[in-house]
Amino acid sequence: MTIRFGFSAGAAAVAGLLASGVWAKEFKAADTHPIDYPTVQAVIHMGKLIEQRSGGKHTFKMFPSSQLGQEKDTIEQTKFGAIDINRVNLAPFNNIVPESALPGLPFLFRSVEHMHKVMDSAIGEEILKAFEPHGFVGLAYYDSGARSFYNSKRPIQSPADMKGMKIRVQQSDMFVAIMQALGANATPMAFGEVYTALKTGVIDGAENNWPSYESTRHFEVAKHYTLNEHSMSPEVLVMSKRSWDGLTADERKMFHDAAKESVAVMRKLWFEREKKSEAMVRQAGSMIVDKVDKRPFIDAMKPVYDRFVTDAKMKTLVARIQAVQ
Ligand code: GTR
Repeated sequence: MTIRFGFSAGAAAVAGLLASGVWAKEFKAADTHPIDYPTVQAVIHMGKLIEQRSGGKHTFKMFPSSQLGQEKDTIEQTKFGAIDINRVNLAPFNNIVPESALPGLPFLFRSVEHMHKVMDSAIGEEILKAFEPHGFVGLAYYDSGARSFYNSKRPIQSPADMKGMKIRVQQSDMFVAIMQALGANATPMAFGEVYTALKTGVIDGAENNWPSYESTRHFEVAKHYTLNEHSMSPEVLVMSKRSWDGLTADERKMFHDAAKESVAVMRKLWFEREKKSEAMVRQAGSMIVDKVDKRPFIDAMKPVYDRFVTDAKMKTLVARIQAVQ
């Protein structure tokens, strides 16, 4: 916490001041992506809104490009309040908050519209609420398009082509299970290590959306990209519960509203970036399998539901997601 004006006061006075929100603070925000990535720009936008609306009292300092560590580490730091605001994918939260795995289930969403409708609805809010007992306040979701497979070996046309391939996944048991369902060798690994692992042949491939495949330059070392779109695991913006508890009720509303308002900014940037990244990758000579029969992938990944949608609560949530028209 950066205290901009210090004076001595008793503990009770300090508590009173905290409650009335007198302390100014520079909130630390983390993101794995570079400064020009839509998620980073959206959080910067949120920070500007907070600065304006708090009359300059509160500011954001953005640490992009994994400056504060890889996603799994930044989640830990957020829990302990060393990072205030963190933008990560839902996947690295899967093993901590079981509900966070649901939106990433294979082929759950029928389209981007379906995904938006669900995540913008009461269902999305319920999943955000599930973060709280674990030390995080879920503020908003950002788009992440669809994740697809890429590798350095061969074009993937069917699940059989995945057999025995060493594929990097995010640090989530559910994503490990997705690969196992295809007979691939799942390798959980931090995002920042993937380029070198692909280049040196430690892994054969990975999976991601167009902008991440492009921004990381994975397309240079894994040229086969198949548009199988197995998961639409969205991004999530969380705040440390510790930092949240230091805010007044009015400030909490301000943070909540600003986070929600940053979603529209993000979606616009995302839409543009997806197109730009796709064009760039195609231009660079990646070999894209555009037309892929998704049915065999859908069937092969069914066991993932049996393993991760087990209790009544999770089953009901999935049924409600599927029922959204
Ligand atoms: C990206 C996502 C990142 C990170 C990455 C990964 O799509 O935006 O936050 O989770 O995937 O694969 O690790």
